[in-house]
Amino acid sequence: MSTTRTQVAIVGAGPSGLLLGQLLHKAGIDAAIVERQSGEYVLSRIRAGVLEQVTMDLLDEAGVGQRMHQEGLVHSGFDLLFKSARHRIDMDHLTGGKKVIVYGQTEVTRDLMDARQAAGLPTVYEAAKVTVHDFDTDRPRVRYETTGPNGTEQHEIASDFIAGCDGFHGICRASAPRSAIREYEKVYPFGWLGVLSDTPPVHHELIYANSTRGFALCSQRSTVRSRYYLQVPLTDKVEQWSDDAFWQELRLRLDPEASAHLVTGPSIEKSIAPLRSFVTEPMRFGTMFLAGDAAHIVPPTGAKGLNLAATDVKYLSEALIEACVEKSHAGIDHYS
Ligand code: RFL
Repeated sequence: MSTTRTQVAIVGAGPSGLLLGQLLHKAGIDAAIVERQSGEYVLSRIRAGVLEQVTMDLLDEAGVGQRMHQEGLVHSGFDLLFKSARHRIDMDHLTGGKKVIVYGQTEVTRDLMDARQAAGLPTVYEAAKVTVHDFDTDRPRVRYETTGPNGTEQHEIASDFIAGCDGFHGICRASAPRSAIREYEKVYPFGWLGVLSDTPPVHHELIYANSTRGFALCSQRSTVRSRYYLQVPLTDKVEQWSDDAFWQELRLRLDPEASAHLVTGPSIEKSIAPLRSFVTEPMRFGTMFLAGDAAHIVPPTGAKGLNLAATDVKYLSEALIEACVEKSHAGIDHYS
């Protein structure tokens, strides 16, 4: 078994893990990331697209905000639609100047990956059988396997801290003792059918639509790529929804003006996500910390998940920097 040593071993190279790695690197702290999927697979996941101010600020602080500012679409409000009338919520005015930016999670991930590669920082992709050990001590370890020319190779990372950034289905939360963890969950009785299409968005900002036929959301990724969602029964299968059926149903849930302006085209991605809210506490188990979807998930309807993950990373990075540099545990003691 090969053993390496680092200050923070990060499990998961999604946005939480990569952003944490970048912020720690900026502070001169050594971190290694272990990810079970390939980099291409991570980049192929179509997910969040609306970044709130906290996420924008953090990406700037991490030194990876340049492309986001060049290519992202700044929105200062959104529309709520009910009873066929649209009502604009002027976020900019109501919050004293805060905005959101439409910039895909894939792009955020790519920017963070590029920055990590440019700095020569280690990320192990396609790591198998990742396990966490001894996080009840001050010498926690992460073990994993890779496949090399001579077959399976075993590795161990010895660290001061483990950051569990491995998403809802990860192993970090699952490795915490059951008696030390409390979980709160609500599973919603409907699904969220999403379509991505290379068509111009129906409106320059987002429309959240309440309709007697079910909820709908008109979102976007760019001026030429749209993301639309429909609330559907959990029993629906994605194969049941042809592109035509999707567009027809979406039109019926919008107001006449939006319905008339809707530009349709072939879907480039179509999926049904079950909707669930889940929170776990605490987010610390000895020297292991959870961040992002590993600790909590919200339905994508609110466009909040990535922004909550970024907020975790903000506090966790500050706490770990304080612990590693100033040898003060005040931040990590308050993180959870
Ligand atoms: P991720 O993105 O799930 O990344 C976790 C990473 O950990 C890896 N992993 C492991 N690695 C090593 N060993 C193991 N045993 C491992 N197990 C797992 C995984 O392969 C993965 O690479 O969690 P992270 O980094 O915390 O990021 C959270 C966000 O991805 C998530 O909150 C958002 O995507 C949620 N979300 C949205 N959030 C928004 O803020 N705005 C949106 O508009 C929005 N839309 C969405 C969404 C999520 C969706 N999903 C998941 C259904 C739309 C959708 C459709």
